[in-house]
Amino acid sequence: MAASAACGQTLSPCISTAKGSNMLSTGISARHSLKRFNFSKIQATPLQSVSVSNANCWRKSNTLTVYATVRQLTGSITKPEGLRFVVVAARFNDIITKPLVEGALEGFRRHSVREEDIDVIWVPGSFEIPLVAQTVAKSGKYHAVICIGAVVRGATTHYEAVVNSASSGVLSAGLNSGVPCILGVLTCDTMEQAMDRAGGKVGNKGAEAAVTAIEMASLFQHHLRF
Ligand code: INI
Repeated sequence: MAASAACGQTLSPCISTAKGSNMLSTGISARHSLKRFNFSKIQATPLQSVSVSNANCWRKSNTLTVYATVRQLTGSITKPEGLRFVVVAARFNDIITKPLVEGALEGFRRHSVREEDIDVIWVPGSFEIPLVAQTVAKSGKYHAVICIGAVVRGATTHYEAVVNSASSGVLSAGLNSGVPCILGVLTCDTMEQAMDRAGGKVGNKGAEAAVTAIEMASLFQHHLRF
């Protein structure tokens, strides 16, 4: 996920000037009303544009109509206090999964998650991830689970089986537990592609998974407790 891709960009025009009374029509009222949306770092200007300066921006388009009475909820990646995380990682292809886990830990560190709020659990392969993910998710100890693995097509004949089991299993773990379970399982045709995504030229998917986990944990902790 390229959550930070649009950071610092200006989305303009972002405030609709439509005539409905519940819609924002000036930059000044937009600034006032945006506070209600928890978009703490979104600033409206009198020119009716919105500058998005953090990694939480979720939409990049020419128009973003903001309705004054609609609450828009998003998780924060800047306030991880009180949130606990667990990484469930596969040892299979650990030349890939170790740097992914390191990327995840570095991602947590950069977003001020304390080391003592993170556990790492190793399992044999990606196929084993879902059961462990669901078990820890249901334990009530964690606000999000990151699942890390590397399935490489060239290395196995049961690639499809492992990929499908891992991805649908991680989804089920989240749905069954109500705790965000983040899919950080690489599915690649070659080891080279996997390495590119484990700290190589395409970045580190483990680090991206950590940021996703923080946002989802925050969303659930602060907005979705019904
Ligand atoms: N597990 C992986 O995580 N990645 C793979 O590429 C892989 N291959 O190639 O087979 C793999 N297989 C092991 C599998 O995840 C289980 O551990 C095994 O089937 C035992 O249940």
